[in-house]
Amino acid sequence: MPTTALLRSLCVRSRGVRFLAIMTSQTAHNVFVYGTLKTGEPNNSVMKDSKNGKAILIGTAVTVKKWPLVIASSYNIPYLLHCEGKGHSISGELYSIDDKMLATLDDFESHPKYYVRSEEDIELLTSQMNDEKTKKKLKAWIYFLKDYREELLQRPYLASYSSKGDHGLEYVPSEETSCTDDIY
Ligand code: PCA
Repeated sequence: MPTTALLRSLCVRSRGVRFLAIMTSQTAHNVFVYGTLKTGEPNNSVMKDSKNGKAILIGTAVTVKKWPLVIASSYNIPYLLHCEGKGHSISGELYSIDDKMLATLDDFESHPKYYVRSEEDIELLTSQMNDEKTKKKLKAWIYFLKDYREELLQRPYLASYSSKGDHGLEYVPSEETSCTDDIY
């Protein structure tokens, strides 16, 4: 969903007019991240690297619907399974990103071959924008696993992911996307 107005007000406040000119020249997209892309998690550097495009953290958010969030594969990858109503409302972060970052994330998550990006309702909990007019309920892109083995639904469901959480299944970074081979 385009959020150019949202970006505009944020950019003026946080980065100045020059940055605003760059950002508003293209479409902005909302993306909700729940796994390794979150702040403090192993792949957050992808969001932060300006070579990948631009990403502005809007705030913390939760999914409106319940979804099963599990950890699986020998690389301990977090997966949000596209099975509406099972599991929990999921905690994550909302970012406003540009076209280039969206293309980067699609490539990183191997959308649509592996994760599939789907637009869903999310609720913003805390906003960096400190703006009364910021909408609390929004649509945002989320990367789901849609084509998964039924056994994945037998795993414990998380409400909030952290690689170093109590589950003891710390994420194993991989060099290449071959990390996904063993879950189908
Ligand atoms: N990265 C994406 C999907 C799962 C993952 O580890 C995310 O953080 O939302």
